[in-house]
Amino acid sequence: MNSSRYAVDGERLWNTLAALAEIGATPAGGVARVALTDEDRAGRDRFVSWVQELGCSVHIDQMGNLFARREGTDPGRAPVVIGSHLDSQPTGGRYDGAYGVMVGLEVLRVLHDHGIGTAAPVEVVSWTNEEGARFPPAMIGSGVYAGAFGLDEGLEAPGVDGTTLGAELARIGYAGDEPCGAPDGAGRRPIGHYIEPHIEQGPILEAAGVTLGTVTGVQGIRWYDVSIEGQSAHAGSTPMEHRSDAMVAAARLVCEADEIAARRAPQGRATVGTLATGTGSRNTVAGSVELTIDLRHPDAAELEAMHDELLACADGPTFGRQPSAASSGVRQPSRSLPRPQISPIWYSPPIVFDPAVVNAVRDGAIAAGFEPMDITSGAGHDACYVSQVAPTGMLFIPCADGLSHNEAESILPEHATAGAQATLNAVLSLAG
Ligand code: HGY
Ligand code: MN
Ligand code: MN
Repeated sequence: MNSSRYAVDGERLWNTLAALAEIGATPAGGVARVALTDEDRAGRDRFVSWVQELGCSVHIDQMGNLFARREGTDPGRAPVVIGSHLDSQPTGGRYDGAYGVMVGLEVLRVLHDHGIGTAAPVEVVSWTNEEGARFPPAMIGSGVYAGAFGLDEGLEAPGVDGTTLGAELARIGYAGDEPCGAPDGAGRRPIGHYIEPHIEQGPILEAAGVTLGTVTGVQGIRWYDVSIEGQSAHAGSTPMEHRSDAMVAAARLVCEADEIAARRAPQGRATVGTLATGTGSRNTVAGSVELTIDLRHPDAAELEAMHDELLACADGPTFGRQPSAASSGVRQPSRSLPRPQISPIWYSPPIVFDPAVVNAVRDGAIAAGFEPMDITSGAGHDACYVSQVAPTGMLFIPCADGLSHNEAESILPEHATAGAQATLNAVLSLAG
């Protein structure tokens, strides 16, 4: 039972999530609001119209990070900020990112409905390009805000579609003029405390039958771009031992990356999410292949070891050598495979969140009538970068089968309400 003085309106939150999910809705029930597309603009516009109904001021910084602000009674206090992201994966779910921003909106609505005066201002932020699917790396909007990337680096980030982040930001009308993230902090909007409500995107809470997760930290992430240059050749007339087959080399690397993670079960993770060949013909030996690798582990040293093993496998003398005849039982022609060129493009270290915010989230969940469970996030979030410049925490709710980055992503209304109530409670305690 919620013991706090104010209650969120779960039905209003659920209807708002449904209304937002209409923007970029896909036939399979998910959303496609890829960063800085027209659908992302429409989602941003919808959010702006909702917060303006509440009298909030709207602030857009040079990376397009979008802040809605409700003034506090003590103008000298830095705001308590609730946030996440409105952009989605190309075949995304309705709740990844959207849930956190809509919980922030619900908190603003409760404060507005009851005329609650908080000492600290309360803000809700939607960060630009959290997903990194169109403009790698991920979380670049909060990354520039936190000083992890320079502003020019962020604005010049090349899209997978040949655009640049800055050009698309201007095209959709969200190239703000507020300074974003001067490394010395001078040009950064202040954040007193940051809370990011989010779906877990994994199976742990649901399997434990727990409604709310107090997120204590985030695992480390490493991203790589890989290119493999072999030689295209005729599929019929080229003997196997005469080939330099980029696709076989790619297949070998994919299996090796999978092995590197499997050796560190259950925490090690490896994903090859994209693979493309330059030749693209069923009867031509692949001359070139481009692929990406995503490695994760909560322990920095283990993630470093995974990194070393990945680079070593491609450089090692045995890359591409066929299993010995003894093991396969068949005489293998002597063959060599083209060596992958592996380029590390991004590293997000393991994160430990601020104890004061973690405790406020935990206490907010308890005041909402739940027994929260501590959990480490498997997915990266904007909170990773924000935690480098402001006291930060996260709150998780379960999602069905732990499924996310999938159009079938789903949550229960009662879980959505529970997360919003816990967030409201935490915000009221932090904002005074
Ligand atoms: O990749 C991630 O972990 C995040 O969902 N962008
Ligand atoms: Mn997310
Ligand atoms: Mn995501």
